[in-house]
Amino acid sequence: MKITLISPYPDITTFGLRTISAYLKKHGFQTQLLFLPDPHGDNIVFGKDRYEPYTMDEMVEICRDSDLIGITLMTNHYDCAVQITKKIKSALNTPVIWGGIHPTIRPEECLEFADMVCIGDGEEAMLDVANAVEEGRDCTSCGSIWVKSNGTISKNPVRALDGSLDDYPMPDYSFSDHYAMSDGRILPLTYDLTKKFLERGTVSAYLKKIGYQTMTGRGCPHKCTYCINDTIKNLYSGKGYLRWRTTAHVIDELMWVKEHMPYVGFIWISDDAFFARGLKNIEEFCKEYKEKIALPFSCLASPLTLTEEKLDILVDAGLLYLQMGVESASKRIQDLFNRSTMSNDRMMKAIQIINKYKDKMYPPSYDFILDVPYETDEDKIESLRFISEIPKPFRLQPFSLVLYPETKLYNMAKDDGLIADDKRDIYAKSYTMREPSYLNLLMTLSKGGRLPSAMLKLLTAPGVVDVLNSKALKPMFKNVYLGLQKAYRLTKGLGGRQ
Ligand code: B12
Ligand code: SF4
Repeated sequence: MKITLISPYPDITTFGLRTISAYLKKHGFQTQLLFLPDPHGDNIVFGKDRYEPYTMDEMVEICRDSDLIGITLMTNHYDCAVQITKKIKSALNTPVIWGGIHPTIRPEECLEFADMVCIGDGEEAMLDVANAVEEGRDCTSCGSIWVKSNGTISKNPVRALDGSLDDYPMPDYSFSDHYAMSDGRILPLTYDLTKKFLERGTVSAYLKKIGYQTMTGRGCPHKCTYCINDTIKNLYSGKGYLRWRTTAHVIDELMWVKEHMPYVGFIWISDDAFFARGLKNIEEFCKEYKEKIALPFSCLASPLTLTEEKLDILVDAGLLYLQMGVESASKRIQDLFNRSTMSNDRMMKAIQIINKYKDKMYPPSYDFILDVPYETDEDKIESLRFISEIPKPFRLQPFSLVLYPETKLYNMAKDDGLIADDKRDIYAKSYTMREPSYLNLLMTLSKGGRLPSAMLKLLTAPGVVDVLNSKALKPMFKNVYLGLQKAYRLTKGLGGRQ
């Protein structure tokens, strides 16, 4: 019994799919992994095929002897999954199952193409499906799985999250039966090609070291209205959603990485809420980490759970880079985002704590969300004035809001008639597609953290904004913005729309 697992994600980490692969192998199944990074990257093109025909032909050859094919997808990769599935269905008679965040929130839509979808966590569910396919049973009794047959859909409830994350082996980095698309061709994903892919990771490029991305837990205690986490938490009625792997389990994985991937120069911890671990737990983790791993690492923080005690221990253990969501400094938008507990005072306090470690860490990144439909210019100006108060050095990551389906904010905007076409306005929207305007231009100019605070204060002063952000000058700033964007993309060797 052979199972092929396919990922269209932009990098080749795909923690969830690799964990499923390792779990299936642990239970005696043969797996192969196929990474098909969306060739359009952030330049999403609406309703068009993403892959070249010859790439699809090569994919079919690799899948030919498979008994089951699984595909992972986020919302932006919907077109990729559709193209891959259509091609497989036209050439092979193999059942196809979709899993990941998009099938979890929109299972019915996904069943227009896939035979089955997995809702939520997939290790146990996929094992059940693999057993059923091997034994020639149908999958209608597999927990968390929805199956389409003869035009009807059987819907199984989601399994409870009552197991331990330590039950799952480390992600599958076996380098055998792994393939990846590179320049349109599907090649064996060797040790060296893996290295090349990891070099391209965003944080790897910033830190100029090759990062190994992992997750030490799943879930997040917060409930931001633009984020899918709240919806997923409700799927499980809130039970068991925030979970951690034990220190020993994480350290075992990282020791393997140190031994088998010696080029790895830092560990990129991608947990949504690493700082939500308790102080004692962080102390225990850092002690082991320092002793056995001793590589620099990065993680994400939230202003609510970051404390000086935690940060101090983490920096001592090698924390080199931190990313924190500020999102907006307008009280009105913080309320809209359900982040009113993360007030400006609270956020500035967290930023000041981080700034104390400026000599030991890379400049931190603060995320902001732009292009929010309910936001006024005054709200945007509040964020810019807040930025002018942030102590240097820092970087900004301004993201254009994508109203991912089934989030609270999506439902609100949909009810208010602000989303005309989900596929065009959401599936095909990238967070890099910021609206060209004077105020967004100031955000872009602030990205590197080098714009003098006094200058930003001046450019957001009432009289100045009234003129520069006036209707009459809007077309001019639109052109300046687009020109700068084009120049940036040319210098970076990137084509297409941003
Ligand atoms: C790491 C990460 C990334 C990595 C890439 C993924 C990777 N390297 O693995 C990077 C940084 C590249 C990335 C990029 C993006 N990401 Co991202 N990312 C994440 C993050 C933080 C963790 C993903 C992860 O590994 N989770 C842990 C594993 C265990 O969970 P999982 O992947 O969901 O897999 C489980 C189940 O879903 C299921 N499953 C998954 N696949 C399959 C397949 C089969 C066959 C089956 C049966 C089951 C199954 O089983 C798995 C194991 O239990 C999540 C947030 C989160 N907490 O999940 C966001 C998240 C997935 N990302 C998101 C988004 C929006 C993006 C971007 C599109 C935009 C952005 N702002 O970042 C970009 C993509 C840009 C592009 N050019 O395409 C959203 C997706 C929302 C949506 N509706 O699609 C999330 C949920 C963040 C959020 N809270 O909103 N991301
Ligand atoms: S803190 Fe981040 S991961 Fe957690 S709910 Fe908010 S946006 Fe989502």
